[in-house]
Amino acid sequence: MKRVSLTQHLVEEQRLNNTIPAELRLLIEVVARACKTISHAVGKGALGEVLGSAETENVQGEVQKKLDILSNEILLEANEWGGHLAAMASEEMESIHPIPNRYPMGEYMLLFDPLDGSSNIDVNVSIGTIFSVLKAREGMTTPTEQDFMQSGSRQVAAGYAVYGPQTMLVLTTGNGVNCFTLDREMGSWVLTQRNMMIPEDTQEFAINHSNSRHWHPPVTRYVNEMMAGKTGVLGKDFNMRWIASMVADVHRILNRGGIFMYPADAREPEKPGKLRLMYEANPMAMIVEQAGGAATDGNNRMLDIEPSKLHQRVPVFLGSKNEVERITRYHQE
Ligand code: AHM
Ligand code: MG
Repeated sequence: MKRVSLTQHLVEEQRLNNTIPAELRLLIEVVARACKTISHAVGKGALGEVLGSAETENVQGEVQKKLDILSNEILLEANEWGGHLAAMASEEMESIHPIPNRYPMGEYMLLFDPLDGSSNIDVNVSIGTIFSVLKAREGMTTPTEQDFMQSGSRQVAAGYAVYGPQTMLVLTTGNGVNCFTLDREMGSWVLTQRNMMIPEDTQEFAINHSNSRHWHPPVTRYVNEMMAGKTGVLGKDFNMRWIASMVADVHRILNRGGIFMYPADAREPEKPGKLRLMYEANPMAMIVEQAGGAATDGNNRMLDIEPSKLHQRVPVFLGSKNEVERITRYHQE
């Protein structure tokens, strides 16, 4: 089999479709390199003394793990000096991180969740990095949080790395979804799946069922229908999976279909759901749509939502198209 590296893929993609100018290619390669470093740290675990809590809290009031902080630093350092970025933002930082004055400023803005699935870090279950790339508005000199307030449909690239039995990078630049596997011996990303497509129908769903007593009626109705299986109105049996790492759940869905849900519920109305729009829901929504799936917040297409805050939360329904359309319809009925 002829091996296609990430760089070769990006260069060829630019030649064919003109979607990856040199600066964007540099950005993607730098992020991919940072993910390699994170993968290495994750793989060392206790041997690298990276497990456990850092005993600090992030802006969302969540206790940070040592690996959350380390991964954030790795991404910041890797992306500062290349001249491709104007600013960065992260789940682990309260405010945006403009590129320091000593470096040239580029036209892209990078958002990331450096290590998603924090509750799985210390138990050797798959975790990942999620990232989203926006373009700075023309003439921007000093980036502010306001410059990041763009809908997901304006992302020019999105991706995630999953640190599992294999380390993989899943990437879209708006022209389909491709997957690269890290060759650990060679230290290179090799294209292993082209044009990933999510089946439109599915018999698998992912939701944290322990929250069911707080759910709103459309979610309760939908999950009950799936649980009723063959004897219910849907007329088929469903299987349930919940890894508690969005990257790993989405990766399964990209490969064999399914619906992933993290709904808003009755608990904290001002904080709808758990996941964050800008660096979790939007990049995943772009990937899922590019693979033929759908993503909504229950009512609206995820990528059409106009953000108002960097760390805003959003209900998430994504995956196989027909099921996402069904739960969205239930919200509207
Ligand atoms: P994190 O960014 O703090 O890791 O939280 C996001 C994660 C998702 O990866 C996952 O889908 C969800 O939280 C799991 O939530 P729960 O703990 O309710 O199962
Ligand atoms: Mg996260």
